[in-house]
Amino acid sequence: MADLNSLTSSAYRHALEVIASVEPRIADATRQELADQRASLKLIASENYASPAVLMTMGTWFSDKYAEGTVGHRFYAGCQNVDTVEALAAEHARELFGAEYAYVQPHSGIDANLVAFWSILAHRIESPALAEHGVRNVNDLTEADWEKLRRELGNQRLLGMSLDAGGHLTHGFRPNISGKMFHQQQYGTDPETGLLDYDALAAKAREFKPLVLVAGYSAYPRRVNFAKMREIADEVGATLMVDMAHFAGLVAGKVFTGDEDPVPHAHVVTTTTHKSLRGPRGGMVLATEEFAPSVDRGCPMVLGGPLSHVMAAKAVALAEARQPAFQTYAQQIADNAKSLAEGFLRREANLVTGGTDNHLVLLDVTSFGLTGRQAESALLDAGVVTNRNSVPADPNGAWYTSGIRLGTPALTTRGFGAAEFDRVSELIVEVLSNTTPGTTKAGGPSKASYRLADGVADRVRSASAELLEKNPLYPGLELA
Ligand code: DSN
Repeated sequence: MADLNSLTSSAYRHALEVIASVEPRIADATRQELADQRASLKLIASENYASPAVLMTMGTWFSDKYAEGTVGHRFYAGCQNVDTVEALAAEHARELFGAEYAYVQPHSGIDANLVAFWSILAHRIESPALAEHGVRNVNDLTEADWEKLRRELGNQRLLGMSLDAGGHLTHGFRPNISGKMFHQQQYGTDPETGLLDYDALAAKAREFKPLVLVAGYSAYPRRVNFAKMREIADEVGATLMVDMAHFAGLVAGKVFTGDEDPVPHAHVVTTTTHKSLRGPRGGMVLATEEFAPSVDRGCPMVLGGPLSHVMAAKAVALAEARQPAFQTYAQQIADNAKSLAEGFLRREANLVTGGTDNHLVLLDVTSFGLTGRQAESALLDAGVVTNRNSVPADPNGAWYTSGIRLGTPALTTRGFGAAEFDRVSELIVEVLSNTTPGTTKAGGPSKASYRLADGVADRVRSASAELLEKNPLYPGLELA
C-alpha cells in the first residue's frame, strides 16, 4: 500500500481536478487557502488544522442524506448507515469524556447551546408541570397548561460570564438570543486580578437565583473550578451548563482533570468540535442521564436534519482524540501557551490576568499605544493571524477593542514547541513596538489606521517562514 502522505496527495489532486471541471475558481481558491494557511502563523485561539482523515470524511454522500430523528427512530427511510455513524460518534464522545450521554447532531456551538438551553427549560418546566397536571407526556397537556408553561418559559433567568470578561455571545449577551430568551445577568472578573471571583459570583447567584448558571469562556486565559461552580449552582437551585468549546481538547487530553474537568460536575456540557478538539466544524452536547431525554429532542426542538457527513467526521476526530498521542498534543498546547505568555512578560508586554494556564493568552495592547484593531491589522501585514478581543472593562468597546487573543492549538498541531512560541512572542512584540497609531481625516487620533515601520513586515515574515518550514502543515501533502 502507498504511504498515507502520497495517498492523501493523490486524493486531493484528483478531488481538485473534479472540482475544477465544474468551477475552476473554487478549485483555485481551495489551493490558495492551503497555501495561505501554510504560510502564516495561525494564532486564532478557536482555530486548528483537522487531519486529512477528518477533512475527507466530510466530502462524501452522507452529505446528501436527510436523517431527522435519533438513532433507530428517524423520520426518513434509508437511515441505516447514518445510524451507524451517529451511534459511533456518540459512543466515542461518551467514552472520551466519560459522559453518561452524548448528542452529536448540533451543527455549531450556538446550536449546541440552544439545544442545551431549551433542554434545561423543558426539563425544569415540564417535569413539575407534568407532575402537577398528573400526566406522563407533554402531548397530554391542555392548551391552558401550555399557556401557563409559555408564561413560565419566558420568565426564566440565566447567569453567564460577560463578553468583556471572556464569556461568549451565547452566554446571555444582550443582543444574542440567549440574552433575549432569558432574563439575564452577567458575572465578570475581579477588576484587580482579572480572575474569576467565586465568592462574588456566588453572591450574585444567591441574589439573582438563575435557572441556568453558564460556565465556560472564549477569551479567559485561566482554568475554572467546575466543582465550585456546581456548588454555587446547587446552593441556588440552578442547572450548571458548561460551554467547553474552547478547551474541549484539554479536557479530552486529560490536561484538565478533577475539579477542572466539567463533565463530572455539570448537568449539561456543550462544545464545538473544531477548536482544541481538532475535529470538523460542528457542535455537541454531553449530559447526565437526567437531562438526556430532553437533549435528545434537540431535533425537532431546535434543529432540523443533522449533517450526517459532519457527524461521520466527528466520529473520526473523536477516535483520533482517544489515541494516547492526543494527550501529548493537549499537554503541549498548554505548555506552549505558558511559553508564549512568559515570552511576552519577559518582553514587558501586559497580559490580562498576568499569564495563562490554558490554551490562550490575552495581550493588552494599550501599552503599545494601540487598539486591538490596529494591532490585529499590523500583525496580519506581517503574516501573523490573530483576532482582536475586548479586555475587561474595555475602554475601546467591542469593535476596536484593546486586546489581541492568541491561542496555541493550531501551531501546536504543526509541531511548534515552547522555543518556537517564545520566538513567536518576540516577533509579535517586534511588530507591535514598531506600529504607531494613525490619524483620522480631521487630524485626531484614529482607532483603526496605523503605520508599521518600513521593513518590519518583511523581516517578521521571513523569520516566521523559517519556523513554518521547520514545522510544515500537512507534511508530505503536495497538490502539484
Ligand atoms: N467564534 C468563536 C471564537 O473565536 O471564540 C466562538 O464562537
